[in-house]
Amino acid sequence: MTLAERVATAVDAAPIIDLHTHLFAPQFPALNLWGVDELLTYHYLVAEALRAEPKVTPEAFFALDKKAQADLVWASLFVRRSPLSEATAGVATVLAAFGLDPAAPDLREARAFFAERRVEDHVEDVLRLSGVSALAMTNDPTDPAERAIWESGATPDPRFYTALRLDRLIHASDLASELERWIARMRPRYLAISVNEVSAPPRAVLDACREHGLPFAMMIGVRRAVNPRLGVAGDGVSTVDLIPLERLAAENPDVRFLVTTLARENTHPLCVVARKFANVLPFGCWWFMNNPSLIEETTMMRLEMLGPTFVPQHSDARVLDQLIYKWRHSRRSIASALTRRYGAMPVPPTDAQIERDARALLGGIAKDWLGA
Ligand code: RAT
Ligand code: ZN
Repeated sequence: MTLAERVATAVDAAPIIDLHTHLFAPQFPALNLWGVDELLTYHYLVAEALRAEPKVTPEAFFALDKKAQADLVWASLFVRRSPLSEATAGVATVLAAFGLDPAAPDLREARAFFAERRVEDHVEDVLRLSGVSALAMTNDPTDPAERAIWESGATPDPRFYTALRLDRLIHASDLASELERWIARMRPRYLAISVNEVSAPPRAVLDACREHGLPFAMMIGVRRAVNPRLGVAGDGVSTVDLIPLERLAAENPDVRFLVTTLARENTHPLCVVARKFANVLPFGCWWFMNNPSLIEETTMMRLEMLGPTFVPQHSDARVLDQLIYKWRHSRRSIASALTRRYGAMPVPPTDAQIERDARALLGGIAKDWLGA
């Protein structure tokens, strides 16, 4: 076997802990999204379809029901054009993985396939096909639908870790007690927030992290609603000053920070911050960075600057089936970056070394940080 084949084999076999998704355990039935109509109405594809069809206004698109939206996206991005973008290529990968035709003229066959699946079997099959052993949800108790499920006493499948999202909860008037309440109820693996600029979080957040030994995840560089007509598809990006992150890490050496940045230009400064502060863990290629070429470039950079002490990827999946493509595609990019770095070593690595590194990068480091 060539070095590239040995690395690909190890990366494919390594169990994944997916540090950030928007998926829900089957115990949250109304929130657990799967199937072809959900895949095609993913907001990444909505943005692409509305760009390709300028005559369809966002208002007209969102007035359609989900099936009609999915039909429109299919016709626009898969029938009249080739699925060359990463989000469209991903749908093609998923359909092919289930033996469905990614070049079908319509969605009839795919809809019939998903209609016959039992959700319990589907969850098992998707986790197996994607090689994911555990994944973190995004849990927001300010969302009325989610809150109602928690209050009804549901406990999620243990492979679905909870992560308490603070984007909205952070504005609670009694934040400290809201945090205590939801940490007790959800038992999260970490607290998380997405931000435009970095600033110190409220004291109550850092206190809760210290008290419960939980990492604080910061997802940095999103500019919400730059085109509000597109709904969740309307967010943008900006490059961000990371000096406040250095300060935060320096002033709170007893808090661990999971950090991902949205702008490509922030990848390098984040590596430098992480070299200075062992309590900062760069993770994933977030959203607009979740493209094969950028994952390979980012993983190379992180390997060169940090060695195997980071988490190369998370899926950000919103639809269960997306785990299959997000991880198949990411594994290829990660394997390719690793192969290039091994190729720079004067003595080729053994299979045991490759396996050790692949297991650490795909799941081991996340597991240590989440105390799993
Ligand atoms: O990648 C996405 O789906 C985005 O819409 C966001 O959810 C982002 O990942 C986030 O967690 O805020
Ligand atoms: Zn996300």
